Amino acid sequence: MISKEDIVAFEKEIAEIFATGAIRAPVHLRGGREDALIKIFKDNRIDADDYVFGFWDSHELALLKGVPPEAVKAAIVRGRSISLCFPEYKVLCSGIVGSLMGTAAGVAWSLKQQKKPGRVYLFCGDMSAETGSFHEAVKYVHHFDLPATFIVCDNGVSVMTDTREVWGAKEPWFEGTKYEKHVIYFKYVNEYPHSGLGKLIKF
Ligand SMILES: Cc1ncc(C[n+]2csc(CCOP(=O)(O)OP(=O)(O)O)c2C)c(N)n1
Repeated sequence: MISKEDIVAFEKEIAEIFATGAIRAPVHLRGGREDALIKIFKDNRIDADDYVFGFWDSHELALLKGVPPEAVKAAIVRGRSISLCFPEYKVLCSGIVGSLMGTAAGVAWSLKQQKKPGRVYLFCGDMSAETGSFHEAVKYVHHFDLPATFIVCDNGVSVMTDTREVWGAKEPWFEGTKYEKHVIYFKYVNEYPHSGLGKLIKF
């Protein structure tokens, strides 16, 4: 599995390339959650049979799932950072908030019906976890006992808006509910701005 140091160096290199204007598409860099992500991949033994769903900030997920760094980098430079998809590695991502929860539940349903090995892991942010589609997917997975786990990476904000303030709740909706067992939750502080580098990049 790729090391923390290599993930950090990868994001740094992408930041440097982005700063040159060579990437003509949005890039969402992340730093500060490498240990948590590595632990989740290790603890759950996420491997080739498993599906990883992610969103606009999925560089680390693709690397941890075993996509070669050169392939991830090439996709990012081609402008695919916010929707990295490597079907052959079962890594599927989308730049649309709330878009993949139903797909993830559907893949989990299919794995169960076809008695195939593997499990679905969907990684998202704290605001994404407050969407109706996230709630529906967790509810569906719970009641049909489907092989899916939802990982909520809580950086406290949705772009620059305080997620807890928006919902008037101090904790995520699933905390203390029967659905909690389907969710892995951790907090982190992102070392990068939500998107880009926090300054105008001219192409
Ligand atoms: C349907 C839709 N609306 C708005 C956006 C713009 N957008 C991209 S990321 C994001 C914030 C999501 O917050 P969160 O789920 O907490 O993610 P994180 O902070 O971890 O990036 C928003 C509003 C989008 N990508 N899709």
